[in-house]
Amino acid sequence: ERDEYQRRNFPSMSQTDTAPSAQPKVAIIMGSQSDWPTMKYAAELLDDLSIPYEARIVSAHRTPDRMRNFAMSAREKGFAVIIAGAGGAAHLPGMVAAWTSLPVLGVPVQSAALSGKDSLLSIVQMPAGVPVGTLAIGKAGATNAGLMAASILSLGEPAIRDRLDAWRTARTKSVAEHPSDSE
Ligand code: RP5
Repeated sequence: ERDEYQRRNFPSMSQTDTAPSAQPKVAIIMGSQSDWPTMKYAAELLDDLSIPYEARIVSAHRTPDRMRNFAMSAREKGFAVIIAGAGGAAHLPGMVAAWTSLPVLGVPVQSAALSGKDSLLSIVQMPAGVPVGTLAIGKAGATNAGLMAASILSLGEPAIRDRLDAWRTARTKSVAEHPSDSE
């Protein structure tokens, strides 16, 4: 329970710290601690599918060397997918994609000034040649980034494909035929 608390509340604490046997293939990076309340939804989705990940704070403008080192070594470390969330002038996903050819999934974090439209446009408008797979603003984007990462991994891992399919089937079954007053 304590491990779970630490993992959910301190993104610098990776899941590998609590489960050393699993080398994560998914990295969840974010520009700031303030992005974690959004990015944790990607983490929760991966938890639901029993997919290990490592969560880190990597700021493009405040820790540019950390960002470069992370991105340049990500493939060699065994990561297969990078989920990168940032808000405002959200250059983190694009800069990471500049340093690695791993798939980068960008999550625009909702900003105070422009409600995340700034984040979205910063991430989605990559010039041709350096792609970032951009998701929706906020919680939906983070959740779908987790699902997209699972989908990418499922191409080579039948066990993940089975869990992803089961997750989707459960969602389908949870939809009632008729509306109810009880909610
Ligand atoms: C970006 O600036 C982060 O991704 C965050 O969304 C935003 C604000 O950062 P803080 O001022 O909360 O650290 O770098």
